[in-house]
Amino acid sequence: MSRGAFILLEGCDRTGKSTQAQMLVDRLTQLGHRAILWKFPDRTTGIGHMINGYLAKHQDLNDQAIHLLFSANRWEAVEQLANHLRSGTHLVVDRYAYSGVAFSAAKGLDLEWCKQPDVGLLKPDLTFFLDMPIQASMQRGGFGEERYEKEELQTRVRDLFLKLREPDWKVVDATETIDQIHEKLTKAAQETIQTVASRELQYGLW
Ligand code: NYM
Ligand code: MG
Repeated sequence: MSRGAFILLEGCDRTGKSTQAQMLVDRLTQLGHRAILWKFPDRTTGIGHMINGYLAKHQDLNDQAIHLLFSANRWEAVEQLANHLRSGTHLVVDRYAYSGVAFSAAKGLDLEWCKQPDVGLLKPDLTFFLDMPIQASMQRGGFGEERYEKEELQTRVRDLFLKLREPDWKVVDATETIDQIHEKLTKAAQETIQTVASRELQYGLW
């Protein structure tokens, strides 16, 4: 049986990741695949509730502690993710460990320290980085309500994403129209689905 593909969307806040992730799941489903959306942070778990409290500014935590909670929120999902992929279901994942490192390092934590807790996680098969100037994303609705949604921090986050970028990432111009971006993502996702079908799951982030 062919395994599912792990497709990741990364980027700063308000770059359209969630919209595109949902559209990609819907499209793959229409095309006859089994595909599900997975969002990090997953705010529905016990750890996720703590993360949500922190992001909504209801609770303060030091930078190291919240960093480890974000990572734990991925580790608590890893068996479920692997089971979906093994059973042939594609995962469209909205943020992952790259967000984890970029946001924490943007606050001043050491980059190498930030990478350590996610070492050994499942590796994405395809990563899209939705990129646009921070000034443009700041003008999109809903910005500024949660922690981290500030221009200066987002600018540092973007620089860190670019530093973390792996050679096989697909950098997507997030200022293009929703449909243009969707077509690009769909095409690349279909190619990856084919190439990974008979491959073993990839552990060993980074
Ligand atoms: N975020 C997300 C982190 O700081 N570390 C992480 O590991 C992850 C997955 O949470 N501003 C930050 C980035 C976002 C915030 O994410 C909430 P979203 O996708 O807006 O719900
Ligand atoms: Mg957000």
